Amino acid sequence: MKNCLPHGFHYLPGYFSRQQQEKLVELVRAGIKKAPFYQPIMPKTGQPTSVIMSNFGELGWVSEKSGYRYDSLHPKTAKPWPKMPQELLDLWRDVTTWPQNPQSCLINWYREKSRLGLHIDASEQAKNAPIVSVSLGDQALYRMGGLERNSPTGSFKLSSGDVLVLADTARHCYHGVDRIYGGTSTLIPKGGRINLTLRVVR
Ligand code: MD3
Ligand code: FE
Repeated sequence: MKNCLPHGFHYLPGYFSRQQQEKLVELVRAGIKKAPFYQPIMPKTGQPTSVIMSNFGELGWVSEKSGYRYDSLHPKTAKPWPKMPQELLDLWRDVTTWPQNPQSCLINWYREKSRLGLHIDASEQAKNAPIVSVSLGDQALYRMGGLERNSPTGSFKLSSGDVLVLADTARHCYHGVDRIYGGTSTLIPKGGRINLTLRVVR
């Protein structure tokens, strides 16, 4: 089967060294002390997601029974999100040419049984700004599709320290996480995979 990646899809394997990855996990640990992981609810089904989430930055992506939104406050503590770490702003400047900084870093924590169904990211007003993703911890089987739900898809593994840049067409394509390979990394003491997703919201 022909399997072209969309225009604007950039894969940077091993972007972060082990030492840099450890620093990022430390920043996440500090962040979740102030803004604990919570279990989002999917609005359509009312079911909790298998991925737990928190955010850095002035705006956080939240999902509750009432719908998805960007919010300056944590849905459980009603406090502002921890500020965006400089390390992530440095990453953004290194891998994009977008003039604005990201206002949001979604922190997704996957355990071995966690999945993320095929979807497009459409909650942002800044529809053409790139999205940057950082993988930490266990490997994941990542699925990339096209502009339509029924477009052909291809899968590949993401490993700790890998970075993805989704610009142009890729920004608007379906994607998801089919499985986590438990025990493939020693980075996160409790195990699993942490994904950081940097976004310009508006
Ligand atoms: C491709 N997260 O939070 S990150 C999400 O690994 C999300 O946690 C996945 O999809 C994760 O919305 C994938 C990589 C990613 C992020 C956004 C994309 C890939 C994308 C937007 C368009 C196309
Ligand atoms: Fe997404």
